[in-house]
Amino acid sequence: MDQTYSITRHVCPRNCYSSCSMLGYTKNRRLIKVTGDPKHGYTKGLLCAKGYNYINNVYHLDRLKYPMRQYPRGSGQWQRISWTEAIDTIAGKVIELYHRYDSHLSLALNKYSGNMGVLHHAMEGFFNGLGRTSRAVGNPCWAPGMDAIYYDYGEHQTSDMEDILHAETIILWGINPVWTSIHAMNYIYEAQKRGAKVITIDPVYTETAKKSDTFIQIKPGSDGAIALAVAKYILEHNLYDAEFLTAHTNGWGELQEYIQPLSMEEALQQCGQTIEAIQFIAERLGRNKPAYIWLGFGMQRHQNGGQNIRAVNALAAITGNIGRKGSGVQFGQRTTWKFTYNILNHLPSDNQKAAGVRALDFNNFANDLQMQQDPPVKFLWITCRNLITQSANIQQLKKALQSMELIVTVEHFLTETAQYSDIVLPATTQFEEWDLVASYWHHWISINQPAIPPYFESKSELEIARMLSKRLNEFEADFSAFPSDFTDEEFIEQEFTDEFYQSLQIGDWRELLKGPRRVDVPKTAWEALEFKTPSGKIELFSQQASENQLSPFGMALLDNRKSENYPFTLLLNHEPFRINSQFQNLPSYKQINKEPSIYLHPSLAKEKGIRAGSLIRIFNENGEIMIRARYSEEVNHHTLVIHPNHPLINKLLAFTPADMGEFITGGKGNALNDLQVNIAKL
Ligand SMILES: Nc1nc2c(c(=O)[nH]1)N[C@H]1C(S)=C(S)[C@@H](COP(=O)(O)OP(=O)(O)OC[C@H]3O[C@@H](n4cnc5c(=O)[nH]c(N)nc54)[C@H](O)[C@@H]3O)O[C@H]1N2
Ligand SMILES: Nc1nc2c(c(=O)[nH]1)N[C@H]1C(S)=C(S)[C@@H](COP(=O)(O)OP(=O)(O)OC[C@H]3O[C@@H](n4cnc5c(=O)[nH]c(N)nc54)[C@H](O)[C@@H]3O)O[C@H]1N2
Ligand code: SF4
Ligand SMILES: [Mo]
Repeated sequence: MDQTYSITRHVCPRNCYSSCSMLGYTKNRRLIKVTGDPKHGYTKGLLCAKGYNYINNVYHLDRLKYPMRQYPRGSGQWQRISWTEAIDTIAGKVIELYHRYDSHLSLALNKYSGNMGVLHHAMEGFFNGLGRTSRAVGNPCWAPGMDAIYYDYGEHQTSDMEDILHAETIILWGINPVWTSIHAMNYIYEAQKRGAKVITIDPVYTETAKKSDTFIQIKPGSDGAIALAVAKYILEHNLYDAEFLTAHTNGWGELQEYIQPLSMEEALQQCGQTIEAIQFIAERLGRNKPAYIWLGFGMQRHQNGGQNIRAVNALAAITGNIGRKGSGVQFGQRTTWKFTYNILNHLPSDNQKAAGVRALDFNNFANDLQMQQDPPVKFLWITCRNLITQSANIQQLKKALQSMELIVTVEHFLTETAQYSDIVLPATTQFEEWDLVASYWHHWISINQPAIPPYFESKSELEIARMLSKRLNEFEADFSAFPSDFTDEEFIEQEFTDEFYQSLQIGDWRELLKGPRRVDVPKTAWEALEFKTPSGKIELFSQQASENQLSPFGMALLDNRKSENYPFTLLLNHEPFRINSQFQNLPSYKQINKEPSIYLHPSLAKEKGIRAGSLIRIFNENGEIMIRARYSEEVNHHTLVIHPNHPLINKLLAFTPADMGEFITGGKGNALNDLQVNIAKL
């Protein structure tokens, strides 16, 4: 090893199951190489292709170097400005709007998952420090499922991935880890080697399905119907675990009464499966235990997505596949997020300013931005977010943005969203700043330390919040409660409690610099079989759900709406070489992902007279795009997938509320995968 390198610890802050810990190799203040951190107990020193490519992200020729101002907005006429000018302009506007409306509600923040680090809550913290403001509230990834898991188990837990090695049956249900969660695959392969049988249930014959022992192709949104048919089969063939049901579930009697009169034929028709497929799943769950079920985010992005998750939860419970080694329903977890989030807690002491949030629905943001009139939103701060490419109702959004008096975007690149802004502020990357990251999947916490100085004039989110707060208070005393005098390290220090340290088995956060630490949570989710639900048991019947105007049963059949004019379902699956809109500007991405294409079944192509390789039109009531058609037997007649991503795909997307999401995330999920379209040859 060349001793002239310095090695620093980092964590990939992307919205990704793996939250990899990384090592940065620096020489002469320049990052030379990035590798995985072998001390990370889940990712074990491996990164994905994006991770190994970070040098090309950090030193990308298009990376923003300076604060810039565009005048007029949308003209493309950008001018470099100083940080002083940027901060003064922003602070001036914040003060002016406050005095105009006698409130901060005309200020709105839209932040999401560009960077999931704890210190990246700085802008929320800053907004909290002003008083009551407008905020995008909700979640595009997992909202329906989060509510569903909460109704049934009362908490969000996952097992350590090693637990899967004890499984006899593994069901990958609406999850494509070969693309979106690659580290999981080594565990799955190892479980297979030890004899586990892997079943993939997906509308698409995915790369994960290809590695599985059995693939069950389903109609999108019909998971609840399959679960019901399986439950009925289990009931009729005594494959349920009576002891477990009595001891650990609530509502088994009611659920049986609900299932018994339903006809199997009808359930089979609803889900389009054969009785053999249903029998197979039922027997695997009932006889080949433990069964480990992984529910992905794709399957719950439907109008009945939450209900479908509850249906699978019920299946696992009926067969006693919860809380035992190698079993369980894995979706996503929050038990390791033990930070204090103190960064959010610097509230104004002035009661007049009453801290709090006027919620703008994250998934229906365009609408809410226009709806709020008392006062209207006039100032929009966008960070960690590519609003224009990732949102629904893009046309409406663009219109809503016209009535903003100031739009500020904090970014690494001049994204489509940044181009709609007045001021763009350059942000540091995880190689230039401090941070902490917890995962929504595994149980490791990693730290991020700076390896190199900030790229040109870029600044961390935290530094921007501090600067703005300081300036506001210079303009008007006590205007902002966000502390401008704490260092990054002090902010980190405040994120830990003694209990958290104990659970990480460290005495000081600096010990994370020696390697990531596992939070001391059970290795098998719900191993104590204690549930924080109202009944203290798994809720097959949920009064809470009922009170929230939902079916009390996890198994209610709710068909998702189909449209006659737009009879095909376009799935918006997440792809291997990007994270949402990120990484698509890398030369290697462009090399591999040449042209967006739509994949359709040859039978559909024939029906529509579409030749392979021809350009076709894909459209619905929201818009249309032209795209290259490719034949694929990996989808069925009614399902379409796009790969690689088409940058204008969200033109077709409106807000279609899912059944759940409000309870935990503050807003219903968007049923992104119920996107109904039609196609035509050109
Ligand atoms: N068509 C379609 N639309 C979708 C989806 C889909 O599958 N298809 N998926 C939905 C889902 S699940 C999600 S999670 C959302 C994702 O929506 P977003 O969170 O908006 O998307 P990303 O592209 O992950 O990241 C947004 C931006 O953050 C920037 N960024 C990265 N790091 C930093 C940083 O440290 N600081 C700052 N200030 N910016 C940073 C990136 O450059 C990027 O432009 O999209 C939703 N919309
Ligand atoms: N490489 C990579 N990794 C990522 C991301 C990325 O963009 N790229 N994005 C990150 C983010 S923000 C998220 S939210 C996650 C999402 O990652 P995943 O949880 O894997 O979700 P998706 O890719 O949306 O969908 C997974 C699978 O669900 C299937 N599916 C769709 N509808 C249904 C249905 O009704 N029933 C069933 N059974 N299956 C269905 C799809 O065909 C797809 O194969 O991944 C994260 N990780
Ligand atoms: S994108 Fe995901 S898998 Fe890739 S380096 Fe980042 S956290 Fe790891
Ligand atoms: Mo997501």
